[in-house]
Amino acid sequence: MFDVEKIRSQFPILERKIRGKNFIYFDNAATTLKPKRVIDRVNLHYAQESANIHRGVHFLSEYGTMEYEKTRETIRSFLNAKESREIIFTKGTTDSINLVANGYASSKLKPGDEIMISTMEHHSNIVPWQLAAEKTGAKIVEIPINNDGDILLEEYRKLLNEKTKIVSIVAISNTLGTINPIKEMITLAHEAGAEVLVDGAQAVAHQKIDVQELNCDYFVFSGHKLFGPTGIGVLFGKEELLDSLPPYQGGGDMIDRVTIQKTTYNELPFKFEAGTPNIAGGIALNEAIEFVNEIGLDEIAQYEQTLLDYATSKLMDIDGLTLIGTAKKKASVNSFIIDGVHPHDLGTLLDQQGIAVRTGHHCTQPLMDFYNIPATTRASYSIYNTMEEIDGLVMGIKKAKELL
Ligand code: C6P
Repeated sequence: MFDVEKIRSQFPILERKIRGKNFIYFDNAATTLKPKRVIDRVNLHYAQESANIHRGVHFLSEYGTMEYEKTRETIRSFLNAKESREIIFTKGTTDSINLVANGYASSKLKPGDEIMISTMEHHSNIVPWQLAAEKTGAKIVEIPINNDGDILLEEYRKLLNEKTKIVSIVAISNTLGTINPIKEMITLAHEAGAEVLVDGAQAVAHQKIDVQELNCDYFVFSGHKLFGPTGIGVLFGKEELLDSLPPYQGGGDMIDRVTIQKTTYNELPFKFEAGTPNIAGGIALNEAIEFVNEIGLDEIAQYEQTLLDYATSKLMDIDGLTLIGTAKKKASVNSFIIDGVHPHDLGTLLDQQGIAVRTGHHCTQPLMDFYNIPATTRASYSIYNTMEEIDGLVMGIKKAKELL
């Protein structure tokens, strides 16, 4: 039974006031709030367990290694990957995509090859591929969308060809909330001989992911959008593909044997994990995933859908408001513009009422160009949000409109 009050009570930050008002947090697509058990786990590590991992024989080093590796196994199970060595710890989604794009640039792409990304990608899933294209002479090909923010599947099918080497596609758009048909897109890409990276930054906290069922080649996400700490993220890759990529960064932990002239590399996953990692973040990510597992992703998705439906109908009643992103399948994001109101001014006035939303291009400038707008206001909902808070947002918008 989904109990929003019980969930709220686990987030200490929800008790605080912002500018003297009850805090209403609708910036969950930027980062989620952290439950107390995650915060406590970070504290416990630094207070009682501080040590480096993978390199000590002393008690705390071995204990830290065990806890960190426990998270890797939890992630394996969370994504239903075959092997825990297919789970690489990174700094986050951006770092994970750069790792793969860099590997493709140095070992897999040649002039004339094609990299496919969609109009709705986050800059993190555009710029690393542009850098790879510049280095290799490969070309970026855009998968088009329609006005609702749905991928044009038939166009996508036509664009795929023997030159397509990789399709890098967002599972859920951070700006539009569109839930993309990634399974179908992966099957089509594989039929054309291309590999697929799924940007799961917005997906992991909202829908069950099974990388074997999806048959994706890579899947990436950030811990901080899943109620976990910042600075820790994940790259899942099929073992044979990760094996075929060169190391991303050089340093400690990723080596087998080093001489002054030559190095042989460690096995997976350590080959891609140079240097001391975010140990506390990695350990605490386990708490975050257990927190999500205990609530259940199906219950989460169902509750968020209720929030989204309620918010969408309330927002559509506001005069002059246009929703940006009206795809048939949507996650809990409402982006909108209002006639005569600049999103930045609206965001500032909402902030004065204790309501946090994001305004701007949301790191999706090509998408803003597509809609021919400079920015939107974005409200993104999570498990601790309530209908009353949505009423508060709607009232806040109406009040702001009167002032502007
Ligand atoms: N989107 C947002 O407010 P990092 O910064 O590496 O944790 O995640 C980057 C990223 C990649 N892909 C998608 C779909 C994303 O939504 C994000 C982060 C935040 O929408 C911050 S810009």
